[in-house]
Amino acid sequence: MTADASDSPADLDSLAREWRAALAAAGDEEAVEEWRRSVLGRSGALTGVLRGLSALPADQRRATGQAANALKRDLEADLEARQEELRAAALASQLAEGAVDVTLPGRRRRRGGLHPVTQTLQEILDAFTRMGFATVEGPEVELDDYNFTRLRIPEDHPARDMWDTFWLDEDVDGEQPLLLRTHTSPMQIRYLDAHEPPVRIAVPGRCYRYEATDATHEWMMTQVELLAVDEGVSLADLKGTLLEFARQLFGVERRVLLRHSYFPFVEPGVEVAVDCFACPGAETGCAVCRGSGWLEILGAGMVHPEVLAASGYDPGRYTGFAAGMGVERIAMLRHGIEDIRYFYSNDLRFLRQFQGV
Ligand code: YSA
Repeated sequence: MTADASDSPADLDSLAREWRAALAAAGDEEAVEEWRRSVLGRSGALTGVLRGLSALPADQRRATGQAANALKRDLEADLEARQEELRAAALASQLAEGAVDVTLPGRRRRRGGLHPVTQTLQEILDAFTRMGFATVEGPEVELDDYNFTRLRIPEDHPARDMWDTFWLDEDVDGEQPLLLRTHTSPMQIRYLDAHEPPVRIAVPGRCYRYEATDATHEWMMTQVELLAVDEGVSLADLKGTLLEFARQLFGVERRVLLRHSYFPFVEPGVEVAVDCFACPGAETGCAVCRGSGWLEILGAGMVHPEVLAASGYDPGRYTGFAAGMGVERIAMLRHGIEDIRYFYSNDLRFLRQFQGV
């Protein structure tokens, strides 16, 4: 495609044929742009012809000039037409690609479902709502004070070992250590500090423990805290509430055990266990009950008078009960799931079994 001003109008005709063929062969936007640069661009072949006109003898200048200018106009029009052609072809192919074949069978959309732990949590909260407890939530990143100290577990107290803790590097005002709450009990303090009696709340939420996992222990789990404070609240109220809850969740047939336990923030302390579903009795090799025949689902007790007093309640006038239950354990018992680790291993074959339950 070389050309210069000494080309005669006849030479230009033959070059024009070459250029038009090249334009017609340019199959996409990029090739067309390349053609424009090489023919009509600042250093393009035809531009070179026009630039060199002044060097021609006067008798050739006029005819070559007219022919070259006319050719430039024509080629510009050809260029525009080719660009339009390519745009239309691209649009047509896009439309063809996106065309819907209405005769094809429809693709079934898979319905999602609530996670089994969420389903169980909702059932637990429904049961407590029916018994008059309001649902409130609290932070997962907690202060040492609320998670431990105000619950009568001071620094260096051996009871802290019951709750292996994820500590955070950040601190607040350079003083108070922050942690991932190990239980929902800190919400007892937050709520008591901010409210007057009577109190009747259920607090659902995630808790974290730095401990090895096994069939009944996860490093992240869900608890529901229960707190009732008023004049005249007794251990009988706690027992009645927990037994009613167990009846609603597990039915009247299921055996439920209430036994003594220890937590620094209650006096007395109890725990509740439900009979093992995974072995017929107390089988020594059972990973669910470890041969005890029972799976513990919650800790509870009468709120310690010192806990009440520290929040400004008169312990001579007010008493209360509290409980903290493991939602995953309750879901295991309800559905006969033998390993807690299934819940968060993201295996859809496991999770889909709970759709529509
Ligand atoms: C006790 C007295 C009260 O007045 C109020 C609450 C409590 C419970 C106390 N805050 C607590 O966390 N006790 S606990 O360590 O025994 O946990 C309570 C329940 O959470 C357990 O019974 C169990 O069901 C569940 N749980 C505990 N650690 C777990 C777990 N579930 C799964 N994985 C773990 N690692």
